[in-house]
Amino acid sequence: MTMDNTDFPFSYNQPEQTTESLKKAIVYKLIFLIGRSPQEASQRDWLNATLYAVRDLVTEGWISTARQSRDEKTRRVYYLSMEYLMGRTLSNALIAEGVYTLAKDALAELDVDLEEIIEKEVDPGLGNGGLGRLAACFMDSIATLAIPGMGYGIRYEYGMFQQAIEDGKQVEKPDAWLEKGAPWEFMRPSKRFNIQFGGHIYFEGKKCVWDSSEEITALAYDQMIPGYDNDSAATLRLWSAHAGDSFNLAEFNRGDYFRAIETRAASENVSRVLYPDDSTWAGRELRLRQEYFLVSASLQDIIKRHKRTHGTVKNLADKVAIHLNDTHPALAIPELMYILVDKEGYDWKTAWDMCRRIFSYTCHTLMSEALETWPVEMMAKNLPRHLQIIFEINDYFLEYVRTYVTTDDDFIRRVSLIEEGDTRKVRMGWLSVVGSHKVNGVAAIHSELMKTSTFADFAHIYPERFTNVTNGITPRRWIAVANPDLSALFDRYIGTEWRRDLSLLTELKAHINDAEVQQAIPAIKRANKQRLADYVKKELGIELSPDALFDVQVKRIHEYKRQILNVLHIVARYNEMLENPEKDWTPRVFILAGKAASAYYAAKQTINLINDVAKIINNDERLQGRLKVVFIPNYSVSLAQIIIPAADISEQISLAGTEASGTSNMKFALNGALTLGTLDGANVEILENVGEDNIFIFGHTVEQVEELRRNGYRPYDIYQSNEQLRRVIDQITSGLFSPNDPHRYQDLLNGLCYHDYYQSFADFQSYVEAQKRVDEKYHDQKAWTNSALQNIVNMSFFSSDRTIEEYAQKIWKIQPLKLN
Ligand code: 26V
Repeated sequence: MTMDNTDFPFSYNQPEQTTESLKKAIVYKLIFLIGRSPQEASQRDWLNATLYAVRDLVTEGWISTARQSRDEKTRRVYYLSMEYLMGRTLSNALIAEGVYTLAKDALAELDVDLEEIIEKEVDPGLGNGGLGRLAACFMDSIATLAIPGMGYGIRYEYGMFQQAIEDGKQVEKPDAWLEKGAPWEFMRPSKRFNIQFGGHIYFEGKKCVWDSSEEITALAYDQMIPGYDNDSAATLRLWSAHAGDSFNLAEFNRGDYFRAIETRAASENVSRVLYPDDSTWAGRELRLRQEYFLVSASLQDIIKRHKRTHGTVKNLADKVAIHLNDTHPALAIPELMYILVDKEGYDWKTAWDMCRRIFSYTCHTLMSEALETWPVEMMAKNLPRHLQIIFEINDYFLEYVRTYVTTDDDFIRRVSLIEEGDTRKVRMGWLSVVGSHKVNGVAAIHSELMKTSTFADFAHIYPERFTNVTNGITPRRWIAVANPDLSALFDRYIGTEWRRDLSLLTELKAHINDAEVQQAIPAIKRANKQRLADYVKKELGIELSPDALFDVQVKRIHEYKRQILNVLHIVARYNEMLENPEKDWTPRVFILAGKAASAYYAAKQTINLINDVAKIINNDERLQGRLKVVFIPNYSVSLAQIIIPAADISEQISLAGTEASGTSNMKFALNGALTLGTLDGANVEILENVGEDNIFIFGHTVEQVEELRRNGYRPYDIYQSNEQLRRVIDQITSGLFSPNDPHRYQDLLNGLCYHDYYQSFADFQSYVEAQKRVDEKYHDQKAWTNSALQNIVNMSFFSSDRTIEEYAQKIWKIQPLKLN
């Protein structure tokens, strides 16, 4: 890496690293940055010293990439997301920089174990689940492909709550992740913007003026996202709220010192905590303020950067693409109108045309409960000018619809950005579609369903606007970091470039029948299972055999994801095993993990039931250890890295039509697990890629689900006619698994027997049969290994590099940088 410092009288080029130089760098950081001697240093001190040393290796490339993109005046993309689940930094950065072994050796000479300190790093939970982790995979691919662009988000002081299990129940604990220090970030004291709230608007002639009543400062913290082996890095800029510098002067002057300090603290609430509820939509004012905080800070920054490079905003739409990760940052649309019209003096039509060339939007869910709408009144109170702009956008849009599409009042009412009713609401999904030039779903089936359900009217108005970009995952974190043994196997057969180009996996196809590969695949899996078993033993005291089949479902707990269907089958299997104890049962371990939103009663009940069932089964000696159930607390990115490579079966059992894509399904398959899944989300595309002999598909299709709903679905009839299911339900009802509180699951069971909105009963029989097919296949270890291999070698399509290339070409119109 060379840094071109032609206009500066000093040039700094990092020398090639050796064990010795890295050792020196780490000790230097320890002493001079952390202030500890090697003799006194704790594991955390060593970790931080190593992080600082490795951060230095990334920095030059980061600065020079930013500079190159500025010099070349390239078109750039800005990714706006309320959530990022980046995972731990150290091992990923060591691999990206190609110094993992060097660092391991350097630390060993200092008597420090690299793997041990890696485990000490905090895993920032700045997201809920799939959407946040996808944003992290995207940043990794943006960095690796050298796409000129940047991510913007919020630096929440408290991330996703820590989940503890007490007496079988979920307990939430605050996640004060910053308390341990955040050595990877760069604070940017000079990058600060005022964020306005409240007040009123008035007109000066034609010009609208927003006289706000509150100001908060947004302060930038930058994180480098290292590209894989390309001497380049992308930026993730997270905003933190700080009390404004001047707003409390009046109070100070009045001598009201304490009040002034109090209001300072309150205004910083805006970046205090991540909303940990990804299921239901509650119109909470703080959340609205968070969304605006992200949007306003990011847009001010984007405009400032653009002006610095181009000296004008006239060419903004030629040079800038802004992507909305779901509707959460949709206020960016009226915010850009506010900037262009009120600040820059553009006329409405010009500004609106620019907006629509700039924005694009990804929809991540079809659940109507998760679609954001904001009460007009709340928006009027906090963002009066933006509300007014939204009304204007609506008038403009509805005029277009009336002129070119239809005058049907019902249609107009449906597509209006304002939902009428007792409380009028702004529909953020509609705003996002109207303000973007492209709207995409996250898997083929989901993108189709968007056009026929949620956004059907809009697909009629703007058919060319809707498209699909199937999700992907980064092979760096999900193979290179999480599965070093499998990585080594790949390296031996196809070289190391698969980390950058996952299509090279197809070259492994020629070696599938090599004796060494045939033997290595189960051996690697077994070692990964042992690693997980060790973790479970250490954390939960439960003994697991790596010879058992590991059947895994890890994801947020949601009714639509149907963890309950998994439990029903576990109990049915328990019954069968007790009835036929002499049968040659494949030993099974059922592993579940995931967090429930704190107010989501049914999800919390599900966790309780899993733990109650586990307790009875794990202690039933008649099973001779051939059935185990484990709920692993506090699921996170770092736990996923241990759990996923250890799975034989990947449970992807959502009701068809409900899981937009899923991304863990891809991680599992790439790590050689076989999917047991419904025809939902990206499972459909996984089936297409791996072939039907290498996946276990069960359950109703979207069409069958809809037909059942139309014809009046009666779960109680299934309960009555299916003896096996009836027995399971009756056992739970009788308190078999909760003897001290026999009625504990009454509500859950009533919900299933009389409503079962997600049709678990309807798919039960099919699921049980699919599980039988799993047993049979596992008996034939050779066939199993072959299927595992077919999964691995056919996963190229699911690299997030492919996904980001598609976004760059189809949506953002952005070329990668040709790195100097
Ligand atoms: C909704 C809300 C509502 C307001 C409060 C905070 C909050 C946070 C998240 C959400 C929506 C979650 C949407 C989501 O995570 N969707 C998942 O996106 C994945 C990536 O595209 C996809 O693989 C999953 O199928 C989809 O459920």
